Formats: sequence, C-alpha cells, structure tokens
Amino acid sequence: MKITGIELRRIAMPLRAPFRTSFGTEHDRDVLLVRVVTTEGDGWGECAAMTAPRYNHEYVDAAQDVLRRHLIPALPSTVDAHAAGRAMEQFKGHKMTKAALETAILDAQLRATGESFASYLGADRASVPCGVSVGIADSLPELLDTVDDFVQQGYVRIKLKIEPGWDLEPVRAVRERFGDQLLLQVDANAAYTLADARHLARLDAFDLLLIEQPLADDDLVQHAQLARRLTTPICLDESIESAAHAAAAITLGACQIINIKPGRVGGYLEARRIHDLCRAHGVPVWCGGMLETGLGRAANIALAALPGFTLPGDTSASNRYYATDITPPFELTDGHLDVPTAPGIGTDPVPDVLAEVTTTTEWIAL
Ligand code: SMG
Ligand code: MG
Repeated sequence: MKITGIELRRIAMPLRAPFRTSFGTEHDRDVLLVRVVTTEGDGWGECAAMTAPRYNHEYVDAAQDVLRRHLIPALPSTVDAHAAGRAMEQFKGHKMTKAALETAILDAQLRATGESFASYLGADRASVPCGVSVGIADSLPELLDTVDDFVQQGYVRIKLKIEPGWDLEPVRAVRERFGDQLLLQVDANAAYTLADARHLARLDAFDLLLIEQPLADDDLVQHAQLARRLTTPICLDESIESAAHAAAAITLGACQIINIKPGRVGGYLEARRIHDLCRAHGVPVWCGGMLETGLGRAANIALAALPGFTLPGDTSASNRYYATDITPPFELTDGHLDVPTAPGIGTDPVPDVLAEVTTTTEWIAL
C-alpha cells in the first residue's frame, strides 16, 4: 500500500456539558483527525491528545507539529500498520500521535482487504457493555441527578471522578442512593500521594470495582505500596504507556487491573499486546476513553470486544458528550453498543457535519 498524501484536519466539537476532572475542566474538544490517502483507498485515525498537556504531556498542537516534521516524513514508501509502527519507533514518546497515524494506516489497510477492526484484533463479541465517566460536580444533589440520568439510560457501570475534597462523600452518596448492586468505580487522575493512603483506605468500605490512577504517573513503586494498604483493587491508566510498563506494573504488584487506551499506548497493535499480556497473567482490562468522536469510538468498541476486556469500558454512546457526532451516532441498547462489522473502523464521517466542525485542514503530499 502506497500513501499518496495525508490530511491533518482539526475539528472543534462543543461538549454538551463541561467535564471536570482533578486536572481541569473541558468545555470543547479540539480534535486532530488524520486521513491517509493511499493507492488502495483512505483511512481515518483520531488523535486522543487534548488541548493542553494536563492528562499527560501530549497536546494537540504538538501532535500536529510532530506528525508534520517527523512522523510522516519517516514513513516508508510502501507501508502497512506494522511497518509504520517500526518507522516511528526512532522517535521518543508522542504515543497518542503515533497511534493516530498508525490507526489511519490500519484503517486504510483493512478497508482494502475488507476486514473489520474487530475481526483483525480478535474480538469475540458482537456488542460490549458500556460504562460512563461522571465528572466532578458542584454539589452532591447535582451529582446524584447526573448519575440517575445515566442509570436510567442503561449504563451498566458508573465511574466517578474524584480529587482531594471530592471523594468519600460523593461515593457514599451514590452508594446510598443507588444501592450495593450498582457497579461503581472512581478515577483520581493522579491527584493523590502515598501520604493519602490512610484516607484512600476509607474508600474500601464502599465495595468499589477499582480505584483508577490514584498516584502520579511515574509512581509505580508507590502504587505497589498503596496496593498493600487497600482492599479496593488499583487500576492504572496514565502510568501504562506500553506493554513493557504493563509487565513492570504487574510484576511490582502496582495494579490488579489495567485501563487500556489505544492512544495512550501508541495504537491498537500495542493495545492488543497489553491485552494479551494481561490475559496471560489473569489481569482484567477495560477500554478507557478520551472523549472520542465516532471515529475513535468505533475502533475502541472493536478493541473492547476482545476476550480479556472483562470489565465495562468508558465506551459511552455518542450523546454522552456530543449533541451531533461526526459519524452516525453510537446508541446504547440495554447498556450495550454494537461492535462495528464493516471493513476497517466500520464507520465514516458524515460529510456535511464534518465540514461544519472543521477549523483547519493541512495537506501533506508524499
Ligand atoms: O471518553 O468517556 C470518555 C472519557 C472517560 O474519564 C474519562 N477519561 O482519565 O480516564 C480518564 C479520562 C481522561 C480524559 S479526561 C478529560
Ligand atoms: Mg483515567
């Protein structure tokens, strides 16, 4: 497959409601889309990087810059997803950006051969159970209303964003209102330190599925120490950027569960390696989210259908974040989303909607 050119397209997607985490509040999603144009047809990839480097070090302007200056010029003239991954290895970091380019190439390649992401990755289910991530609210009544709405919509698992000062009380309030049967977990986005261990242990009373990324990204050893002081399982998100990190975390006892985000780990091929590694070690995984549009969501749903994804993911419906998605919307049925079966990622942008939200396009001829 020969790439003739690559389009870097920025779109501005207003969120239906602000989304607050321990590191900031998102109002809009500034998304970089990569469209590779090949001799065999086009392919799409969505970059998970956000506007500012708060979730991790990547941010969307830097993503576009490194694609233009380094990653795209390094591609071999004949390319598939594996070859693209190897060509980009010489550059450090920028995993979300590499993932976007590799995904676009994989999409083009699979569309050309007629195979879906789900089939290529090894999915064994036709639909996946969906959870939803609930931001930090201004008050407990507001939080309970939001959770109630999501439960009514059918979400099978609720994740509460927490931070110091918004942890025990929201968890207690949600447990009291919705009962012990509700699958409930929390995500701190690295907002605590090991000095908070005694406080975090008070969450053990609420029978949570897991606590996600309580400590800093590079605190694997401290996560292992914290794990010995909690009965709530620790799940790592930001800390895991590769299969090697996953192996280290498992060996150290830094986590019992891993959140796999294809962007964070450099693409779907590495995501599958982490899945395989975790499965061999009996470590459950689930698919995280980065407020993707339908393009990123489609591929994530395919990944979430692999056999080791035994916990519901942050693979919510399109309307969780967007009034109008750039693809036909993903809609919940009984708390599940259908895994796309068409070739490649299995969906396409709606041209009019895409045109309307586009802020810039850059064409790089190869
Ligand atoms: O796509 O539903 C989604 C977002 C889920 O909470 C979510 N993502 O740390 O897991 C996480 C966060 C990262 C993005 S927060 C702006
Ligand atoms: Mg997280």
